[in-house]
Amino acid sequence: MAIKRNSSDISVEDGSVVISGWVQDVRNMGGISFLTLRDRFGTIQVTMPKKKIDPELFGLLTKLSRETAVSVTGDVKESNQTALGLEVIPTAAEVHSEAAVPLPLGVIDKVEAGMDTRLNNRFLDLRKPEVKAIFELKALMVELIEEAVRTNGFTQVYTPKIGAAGAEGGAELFKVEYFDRPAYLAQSPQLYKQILMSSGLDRIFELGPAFRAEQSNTNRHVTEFISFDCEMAWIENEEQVMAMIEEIIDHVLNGMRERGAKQLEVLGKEINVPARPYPILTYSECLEMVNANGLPLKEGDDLGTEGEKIIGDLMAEKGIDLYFIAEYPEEAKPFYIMEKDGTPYSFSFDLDYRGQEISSGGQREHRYEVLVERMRKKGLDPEDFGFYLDAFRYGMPPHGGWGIGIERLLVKMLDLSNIREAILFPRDPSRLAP
Ligand code: AMO
Repeated sequence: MAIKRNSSDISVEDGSVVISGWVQDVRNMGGISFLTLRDRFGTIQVTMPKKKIDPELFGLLTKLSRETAVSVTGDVKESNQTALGLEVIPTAAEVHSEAAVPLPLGVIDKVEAGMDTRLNNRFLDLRKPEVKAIFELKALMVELIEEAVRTNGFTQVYTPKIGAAGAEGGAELFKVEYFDRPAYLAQSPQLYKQILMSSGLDRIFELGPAFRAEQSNTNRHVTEFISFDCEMAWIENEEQVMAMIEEIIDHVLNGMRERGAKQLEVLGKEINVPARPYPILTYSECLEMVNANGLPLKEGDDLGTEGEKIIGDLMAEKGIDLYFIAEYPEEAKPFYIMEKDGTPYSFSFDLDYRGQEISSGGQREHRYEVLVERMRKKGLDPEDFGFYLDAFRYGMPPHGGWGIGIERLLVKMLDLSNIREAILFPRDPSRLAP
């Protein structure tokens, strides 16, 4: 007897096999019954002509509830009635765990369940091939990101997720009790990745969780996401940073298209790989574009969701999916971003993907005195950042980098409607379990 791990490997030459999976469906048609068994690779039909099957086994298999976990032993036969061209005639079965009735979420129901029902029953939701495919593609995306950064000489690092100070604004910090004093969950590895630039680890990357105490219930904000951060030293300008991010994204998009073809087919999606270089718009140009399209933003304003969308639509008209928005007003950017001397602007950029920001980055201020001045200007007390500032006092190279929310990248790549679709167990202001 050949033991097969999955239905896609099975062939008629195998003779007797064991197939394991979930009962997707049982159909009783009088003299013959059919059981559709599903595993991670697809479905296979178990065909049961009543007269040819042991009555006890027939009784067992035809009464199984949907989604029961079972192993069926049987003979593989050719069949022109099934998609695989094969069917299994059972000789024995083992029921591992019977599924309770009714199911809280149908796996093959045509009716689309609400997001809350899906997330509350994520284990069942994931049994749908089109949901599972998203997470297989997410894993592939991470693999491709890692390939691209390693090829470019980046070293993987891990920085603390519990700390004393935040970098991206105090209001969004989650406070935790750290023995007898307060601490915060990391919003971003920003301070640590910059400290490392003075260490000789010239190019580093991190893929890790970032926490934001944002009370926003939108389809693109969550309170915990995976941030893909890079930082590189000895740069001459922010264009070098943009060129690097572009190279990485290009590798990821190409790889997803080639190596994720099977999952993309399950999802009915195609990935467009945009031509390089990606256009660089300036913030000022974007302001003009949104003003001309009826959104009255003023110099210094955040482009916001609406502004980003207008620009995304205008770029789409030109067939452009990915583009940088650079030179934001220094006022709109955090203290660590370098000002463009003598102007109200800064060496910062966002990378937008079809009307949505997926990354922020830029050249950092590496000159100690100027950095301290910038902190003060932003109302921050340099004393609170001693551990960070120390790294700037003993030889800090010019450097820059970025952070990408990987779920936002995936959402745009696969044209999903909600960031929660790209997170197994999302966290938002109203969801803390499962
Ligand atoms: P920023 O705060 O713009 O920059 O965040 C970088 C990227 O992280 C993602 N992101 C989010 N994704 C889901 N839910 C959220 N609530 C959320 N907030 C942010 C976005 C965003 O573009 N330290 C800088 C990066 C740098 O300069 O290196 C930073 O964190 O995709």
